[in-house]
Amino acid sequence: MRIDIVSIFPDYLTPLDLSLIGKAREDGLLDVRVHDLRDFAHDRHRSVDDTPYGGGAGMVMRPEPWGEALDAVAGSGDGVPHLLVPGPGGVPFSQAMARDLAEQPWLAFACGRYEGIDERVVEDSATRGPVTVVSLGDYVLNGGEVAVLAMVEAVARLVPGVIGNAASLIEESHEDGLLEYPVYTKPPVWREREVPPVLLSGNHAAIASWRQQQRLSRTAYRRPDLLHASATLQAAVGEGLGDVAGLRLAVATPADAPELLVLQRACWVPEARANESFDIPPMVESLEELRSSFDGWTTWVVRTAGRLVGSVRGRVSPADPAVWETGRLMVAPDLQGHGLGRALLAHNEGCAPDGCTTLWINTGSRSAGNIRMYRKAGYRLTPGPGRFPGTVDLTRLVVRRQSRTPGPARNSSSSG
Ligand code: JCK
Repeated sequence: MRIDIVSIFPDYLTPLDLSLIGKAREDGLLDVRVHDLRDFAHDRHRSVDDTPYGGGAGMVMRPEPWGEALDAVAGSGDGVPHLLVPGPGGVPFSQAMARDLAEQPWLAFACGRYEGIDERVVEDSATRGPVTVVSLGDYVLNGGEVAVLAMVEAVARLVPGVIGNAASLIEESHEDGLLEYPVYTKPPVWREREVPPVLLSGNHAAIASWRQQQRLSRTAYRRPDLLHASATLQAAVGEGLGDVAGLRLAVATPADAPELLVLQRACWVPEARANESFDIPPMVESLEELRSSFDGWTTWVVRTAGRLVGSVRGRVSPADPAVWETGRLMVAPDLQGHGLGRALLAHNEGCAPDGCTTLWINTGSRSAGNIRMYRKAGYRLTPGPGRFPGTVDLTRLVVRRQSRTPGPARNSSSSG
């Protein structure tokens, strides 16, 4: 990756000679070129600033040296660089942006000073290639250089080969929006402070659970803004769908029916389109019909912060007491893809009584996403048409240990 940086203080960027970035430059992974803006100022005093039109405090960077400098940079390679202009009023820099930028072959940074750069420079550059005015955060710096140091570091470490330990990058890419858990190393006791004993227990499941709880509690304390619905969902699904972080799983009551009907309609529109029929029960059944389904079926609802975000229902087949049926598996459209559907399915399977040896589910024959998920969950397509027109049936055999100790509903059954 090539990175050009224009500044009136090139020395400010010398930290880029050090550490991992310096090494990556030596290894030829990064080609970082720092340019002095004053080399493009041609008056006697090499001046780069002037008083602001319209009045106001401070000085503004003149457009001419910037225009020349950025022309020279852009003309010195193949294609055009993505130009980043740090400014206190830019779009917030983020890990997501760092990931995008790490895939670009060529970045250029324009470090302003004073009150910033004449706006026409950004406009002019945007006629040549992509330009993003970007901010490091909501505080005021004296210029763009420190922001560029931070952004170059955040981007460069994502360039393949720059970080020796690729495993840490893989872990980061599985981010779910929660803060990290606390870390410890030797000695086990330091200034009378013990390392949390669970970390020395060798019990990997207990360690994972403890770490997830630490992530949740410190996120709630330090960054409550990160605990939106999808973050709590992912955290709770990671914990096995308990009553974690405000995510509540409960048996539906008639009072849930109106919200459930709305969620069901929203969730079945893509199914209806894929299967080219809106004349299917989830789309057409009335509130009264949905309410009366609560006897016969056990319906489960998941809420987070009071909002109904998912549901599933199960029953012993009226036709065959050895079959446990799952139906109406749904997750709010904005919260799909976090594993809640899988967790709800597993929960419902775990509710099957001991006498059931077959798990049964049904979906639209063209609902490819559903079918894929059920196959991943161990279901196999039953040949031929499903129970309803335009549907397919899927089943999964349950192998049970010979003598089970009776107990509360299990979270998942052993698969066959
Ligand atoms: C680039 C010049 C200094 C200082 C005017 C701003 C109300 C304008 C940044 N996160 C970040 N904070 N600051 C910067 C940043 C600051 C810069 C330049 C980036 C070029 N300055 C400056 C004050 C003002 N006030 C708030 C008015 C510029 C980033 N990235």
